[in-house]
Amino acid sequence: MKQKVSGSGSNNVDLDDPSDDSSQNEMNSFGNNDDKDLFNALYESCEEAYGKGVDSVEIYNVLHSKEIFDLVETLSDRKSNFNKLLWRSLVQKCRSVVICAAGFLFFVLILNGAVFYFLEINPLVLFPRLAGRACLLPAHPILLEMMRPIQNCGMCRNYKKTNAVVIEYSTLPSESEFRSVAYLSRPIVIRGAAFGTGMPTTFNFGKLRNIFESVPGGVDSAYEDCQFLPFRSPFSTLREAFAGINDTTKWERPWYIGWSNCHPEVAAQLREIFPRPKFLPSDSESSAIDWIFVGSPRMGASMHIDFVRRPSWQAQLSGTKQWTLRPVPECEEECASVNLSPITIRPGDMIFLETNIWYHETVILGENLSISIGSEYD
Ligand SMILES: O=C(O)CCC(=O)C(=O)O
Ligand SMILES: [Fe+2]
Repeated sequence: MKQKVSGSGSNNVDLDDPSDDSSQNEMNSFGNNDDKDLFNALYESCEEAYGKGVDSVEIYNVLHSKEIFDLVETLSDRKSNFNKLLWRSLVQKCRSVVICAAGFLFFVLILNGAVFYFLEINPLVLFPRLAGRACLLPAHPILLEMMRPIQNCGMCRNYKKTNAVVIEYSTLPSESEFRSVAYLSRPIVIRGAAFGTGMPTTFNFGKLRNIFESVPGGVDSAYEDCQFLPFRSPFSTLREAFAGINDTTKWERPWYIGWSNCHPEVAAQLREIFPRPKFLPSDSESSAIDWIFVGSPRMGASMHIDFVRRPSWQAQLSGTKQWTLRPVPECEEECASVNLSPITIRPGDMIFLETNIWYHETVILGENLSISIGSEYD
C-alpha cells in the first residue's frame, strides 16, 4: 500500500516518512508566513485524505492540477495584486471627484467670464498686484533670443580703409555728416559730444536724485510704469537705491543699476538738462523714455542684447565706461575680420549703438562713479 509518489525532482513527498524533510524544504521555498500557512493547510488536507484511503497518486494529481497552481500563484502575488486593486479603486473614486470638480470650475469660469463681459469689468480688478504689471511673467532671455529677428550682417561689410567697426568723430559732426553714418548699424563714438552740446560737466548722483524726488511719484514711476534693472546691486527699486547711495559712498559693496523714466514731468526736466543732440537727423523720432545707468568702479552690465526697436544714444556724464561688443551669432562669420576692440567712453563722450543688433557689455574703469543718460532715436 505504501507508494512513493513519483514526480519530477523536488516535488516528491513521502507522506509516511517523517524523516523525509523535503516537505520542510518545500515549505521554505514558499518564503513568507502566508505561504507557509497555505502549504501546511494543503499538507494537512493531503494527510487527512491519505488517512481516509485516498490514493496518493490522486492526491498528487490534485496538487499538480492547474487550479491549485493558479491559487498558489495568486496568493504569492497577493500583496502586489492587493496594492494594484487598491490603486485602481482609488483612481476610480478620484476620477469621478476630479471630473466633478473640473466641471464645476469650468462652469464657474464661464459664469465669471459672462458676468465680466456683460458688466464690462476688467477681470484684473480681482488681482490688483498683477493689474499694474506690463508682463505677467518675466521674459526669459533664451525665448527672447529665439524670437529675435535675424540680422543681415550689413554692419560688418564694405569697410573702405580700416577694419575698425567703430565710426569715431573727434569733433561734433554736422547733421548731414551724421546722417551719412547714422543708419549703417555700426557703433558711432563722438568725443566730447555730451559737453559740446551743452550737457552739464558737473552732474552728480545728488542732482539726479533731486530731479526724481522733486516730482511727486517720480521715484516710484521707475518701478511701477517703467523698468528698474538692479544688475549686480542689493537694490530692488529706485527708492531703495536712492536711500542706499550718496555721493560720499565708498564702494565697499560695488553696485550697478539702470532704470528708465516714464514720468512726463521728470522727462521734461531731464530733456532740459540733457537736450536731444542737434546733429541727430531732424526727421528722426526720439523716444520720450530716458535710460539712466549708474554704478561704481569695476561694475557694469553683463553681455546682453536688447529687444528694442530703435538705436540708442548714451551720454557719459561722469566716470569712464568701457564697452565690449560682439556680433549676433548669425553674423559671427561676416564679422570675423572686423576689429571689435573694446571702446572706452570718457566723461563728455557719446556713443550711438544699435543695442538690438550688437551684444554689449560694459565695465566702469577708474575710481569714479559712472553716470550716463541716453534714449532711443531712429
Ligand atoms: O550703460 C550700460 O552699462 C549698459 C547700457 C545698455 O545696456 C543699453 O543702453 O542698452
Ligand atoms: Fe543694453
